[in-house]
Amino acid sequence: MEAPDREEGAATIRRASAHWGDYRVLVSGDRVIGARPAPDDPAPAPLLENAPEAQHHVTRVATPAVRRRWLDNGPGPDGRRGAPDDEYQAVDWETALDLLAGELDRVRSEHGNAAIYGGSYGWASAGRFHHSQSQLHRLLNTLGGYTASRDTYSHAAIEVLVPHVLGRRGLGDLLERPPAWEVITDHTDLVVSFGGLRVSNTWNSAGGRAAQTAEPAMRVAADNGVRFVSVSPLRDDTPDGVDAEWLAAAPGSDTAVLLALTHVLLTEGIADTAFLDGHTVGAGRLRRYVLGETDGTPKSPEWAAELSGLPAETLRGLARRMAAGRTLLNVGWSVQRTRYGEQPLWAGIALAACLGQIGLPGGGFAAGYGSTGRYGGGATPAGLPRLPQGGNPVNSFIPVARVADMLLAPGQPYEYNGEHRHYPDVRLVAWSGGNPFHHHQDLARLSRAFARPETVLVVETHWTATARHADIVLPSTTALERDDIVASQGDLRLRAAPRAVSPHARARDEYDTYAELARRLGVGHAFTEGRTSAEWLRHMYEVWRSGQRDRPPTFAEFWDAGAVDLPGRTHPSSVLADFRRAPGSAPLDTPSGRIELYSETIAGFGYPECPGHPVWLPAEEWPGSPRSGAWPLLLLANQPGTKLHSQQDMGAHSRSAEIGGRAPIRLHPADADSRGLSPGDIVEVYNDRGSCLAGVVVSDALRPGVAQLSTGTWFDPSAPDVTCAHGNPNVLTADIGTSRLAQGCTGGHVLVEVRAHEGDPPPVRAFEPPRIVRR
Ligand SMILES: Nc1nc2c(c(=O)[nH]1)N[C@H]1C(S)=C(S)[C@@H](COP(=O)(O)OP(=O)(O)OC[C@H]3O[C@@H](n4cnc5c(=O)[nH]c(N)nc54)[C@H](O)[C@@H]3O)O[C@H]1N2
Ligand SMILES: Nc1nc2c(c(=O)[nH]1)N[C@H]1C(S)=C(S)[C@@H](COP(=O)(O)OP(=O)(O)OC[C@H]3O[C@@H](n4cnc5c(=O)[nH]c(N)nc54)[C@H](O)[C@@H]3O)O[C@H]1N2
Ligand SMILES: [Mo]
Repeated sequence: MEAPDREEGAATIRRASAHWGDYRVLVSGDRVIGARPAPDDPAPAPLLENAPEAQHHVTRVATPAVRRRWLDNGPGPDGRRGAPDDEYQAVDWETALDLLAGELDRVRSEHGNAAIYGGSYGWASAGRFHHSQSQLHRLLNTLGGYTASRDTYSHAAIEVLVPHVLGRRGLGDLLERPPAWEVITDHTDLVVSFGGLRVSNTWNSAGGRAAQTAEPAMRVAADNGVRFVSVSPLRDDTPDGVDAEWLAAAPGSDTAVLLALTHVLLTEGIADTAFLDGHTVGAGRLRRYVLGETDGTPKSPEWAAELSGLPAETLRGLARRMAAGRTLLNVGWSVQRTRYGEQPLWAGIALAACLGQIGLPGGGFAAGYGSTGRYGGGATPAGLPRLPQGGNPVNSFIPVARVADMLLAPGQPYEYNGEHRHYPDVRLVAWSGGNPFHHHQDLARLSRAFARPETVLVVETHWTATARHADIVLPSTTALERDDIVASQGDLRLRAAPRAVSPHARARDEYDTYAELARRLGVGHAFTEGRTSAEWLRHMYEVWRSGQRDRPPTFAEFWDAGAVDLPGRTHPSSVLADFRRAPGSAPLDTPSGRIELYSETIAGFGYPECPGHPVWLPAEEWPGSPRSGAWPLLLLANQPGTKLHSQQDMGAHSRSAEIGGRAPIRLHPADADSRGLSPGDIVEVYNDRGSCLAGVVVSDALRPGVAQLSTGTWFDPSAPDVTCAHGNPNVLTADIGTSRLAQGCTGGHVLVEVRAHEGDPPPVRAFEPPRIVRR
């Protein structure tokens, strides 16, 4: 069931799909020899250039492999997991699956299913069927359940806070139905975005998009008179074409800025009191806090100027402009991926409530433009084909970013969203399609945590640092090696993504691997329901099709055509439009039925770091904090522009940005000068948690005192004197939650110092596979 391909010289051009969109690969003799944009994509992502190198790289996992020490000693804690010189034994599939089935069975019968951690956070493939996490969760559910993870690294503070403030319906609107760019173009005067509108981030959407429409849509909006203000430490966080006004606020000062803008509205009598009266609760309490009546500190523009570095008059002028026309206030996800990340969100909702435009076309509050390509791209309420994951009979979970705490402190108490909880006692970690040794904070600590379980299973396409912490490594096919169906929420089209090349070496589809494991454990049919993966694709499509009002074409027609338009697309005009119109008959599902600017529920949790209304709290990793004496630079560990997370870091496009084989770190000229650093220098970036090497880029696109070292660089612990020789910023970040409310990831900011690296830098060995012995 291959869609027609085109020949070009010796190569065949085949369709490919990823989170970074649809593209084409050039295939010659089962090798990917090139990649190029899809012909109808208005603004394709250059990330696609990484594919050819990554597809056939030496770090591809070629065969099942088992850690030598685990084979010799049996399951058990092992402090040498992840050691760069650790050795693996190549085994055949039968041996690997027998070993693993036996171990899964041992752990669940000796310790119960909650002793299996299967959260398996990660972005792996975009396919609706071969999505690694879904496949693994389906397997583990079939085997009796597992300890799961809740919420995301992306936006846990949104997921946990917003249901208290805007209700679950508000959360749904915010994440799935923000205003379409067309509506913004027609109705909005001013878009004020905290956290910028970073074009490279819009290249990725969970599930990919049929075309990259976000940047072109922003330009159309700007051409039609929409003005953009970007509050961000980086000037180049907005597209060139929109001519955004840059307010270079200090990172982490957003709550102060938002409270000050609210102060202006309240003190100048331009807040929408009718909206506050009719649609919110707690405005009085918030007002007393903002005016300084409760703590003696008015949250005035002068006060916020000290903290943010933005002139008080600029803030006053901005507040007046926001009140004078239709304004969309966007708080990007980065702003909440920091300590106390709940606060800027809540302060943003409060400011938008004072502006009174929530629910008006193109106005009000949003959280995520510039963080993903989906926002503004429309909505598809009728859903997408999906693989049922089954139910998890085990009621055990952790907030996703607390994984190291869980492994290091089984049985210990912790707080989450008002619940007093205890960490489960995990004996087996199963991860497929994620790279915690790229994504988690304080990687040296994570390495100590990974020493604790008795067995670590990793299913991977590549020998990542996570795979190198595993006892059993199973090779997965890549998305280019299998048929799938691809689309994201709000996408234009559902696409067929046919296999472009044969599986690498002995790699297998996860579905086939898990079907075999399930069979060995006596639940083969429950896992497969008697279907092959080809039959599942057809089945998932047909189930989806039968739920659509205007019947889309049959599966065969769809697969032949290569795509179908997603039915029932909408262009939402605003978050919570119905609630605005009729707060009485369409109340929010909050305790009060209204927007909670003060939440009795949250106040009742008794968390000083997340009290009953938004407050300003200076973080530990913040320019004015006690830590900043020793570590004076605020490092932004934002998303990499040259890849998706750590995927395909060995690809040509990703490597073209490296400096001396290391991740590029951007420094302001003043900060480079004061340290005697020049472009191209190899530096050590360090604090008390660790250090990494990076190559210097000097740029005045940064606010002074701010450095930028994006995530995604493959962790390389092979050098004796630095934690990472390659430049992964997560050797520096703090492994602490946003607050006890959301317990979200705080990897966005960390205080560091930078100095020239003395002598010859150690080699980068991240892209060498481990030593594998064959019998
Ligand atoms: N400091 C800091 N840290 C952060 C962030 C930050 O802003 N700052 N951001 C956080 C966020 S928002 C996120 S979402 C995370 C992302 O973190 P991850 O999602 O863990 O990162 P990826 O590199 O996308 O990991 C996907 C892995 O899946 C593998 N893979 C690809 N295809 C397949 C497949 O078909 N099968 C299998 N089995 N494997 C496959 C890839 O090789 C890769 O190792 O990082 C978080 N970490
Ligand atoms: N190319 C590419 N695109 C991606 C990803 C990727 O890995 N690569 N990852 C995807 C994923 S999983 C996610 S969750 C999203 C994340 O989307 P975001 O969270 O929006 O992305 P970031 O790049 O972390 O941050 C965006 C910008 O916010 C600014 N910023 C940082 N801290 C602050 C602050 O305190 N205040 C203000 N006002 N601004 C600040 C930084 O300058 C940064 O460039 O991106 C998605 N898109
Ligand atoms: Mo994310």
